[in-house]
Amino acid sequence: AIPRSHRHVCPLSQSAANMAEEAKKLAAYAAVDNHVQNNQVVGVGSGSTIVYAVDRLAACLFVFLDLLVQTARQLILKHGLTLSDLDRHPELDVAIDGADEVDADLTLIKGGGGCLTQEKIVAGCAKHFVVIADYRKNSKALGQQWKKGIPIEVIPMAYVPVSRMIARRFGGEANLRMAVSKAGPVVTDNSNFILDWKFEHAQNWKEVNTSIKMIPGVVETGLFVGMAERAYFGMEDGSVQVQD
Ligand code: ABF
Repeated sequence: AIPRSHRHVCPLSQSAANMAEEAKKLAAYAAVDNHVQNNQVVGVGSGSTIVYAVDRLAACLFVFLDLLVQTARQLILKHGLTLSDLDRHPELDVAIDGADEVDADLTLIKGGGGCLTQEKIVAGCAKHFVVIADYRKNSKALGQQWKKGIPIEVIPMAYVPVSRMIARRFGGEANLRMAVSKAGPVVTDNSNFILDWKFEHAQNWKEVNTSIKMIPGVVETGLFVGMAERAYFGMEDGSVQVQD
């Protein structure tokens, strides 16, 4: 159950942006309070929502953290928490992370920030994987909320053939993600490129994920199928919605 103290209502005068930030915080605090215990090894990912989870962890001063993603690493250090890695802690008690979209089956699109491979590794090493997000990420079916497509990390030399194969086999188009400056492609933490696959219709995501991963040159997909056991959504009215 969500602690009563997390059920406060946002003032009506708040802007939509502030409302979303408050919703992220509500979700993050609820996840930490309900899933993290003293001296556990906790994996965290990247994004803006996870910042609130790290804040909550720091306030409680009771966990060791284990993560790979650079932005989260800096946060951990800033908060004076113990930083570890998968060499020392290959099994995590819990992983907490944001998402770009969460459907009714807890299938996720992740990787809008480009960190999908490391985030999937961390989630896969955790006994429990919990998602935190604001109300805008809550979706009945993938693609209804997140319009940028499913990120797919690829070995740079393979991005053209992989893009063509995905379009031919599954429809839609898979475009190389460019840096905001347009100076060149986005390069991931693993020195790879990202294709954003704009699919045309709902599919069997488990099968699609497996099939795409079999294409030579694909490193990982931003489809997280059957990994999350619970999602916490901070809502516009100040409540927290839990989805199992
Ligand atoms: C990470 O951060 C990514 O997988 C996802 O793309 C993004 C979500 O960002 P935010 O928390 O800012 O919405 O979790």
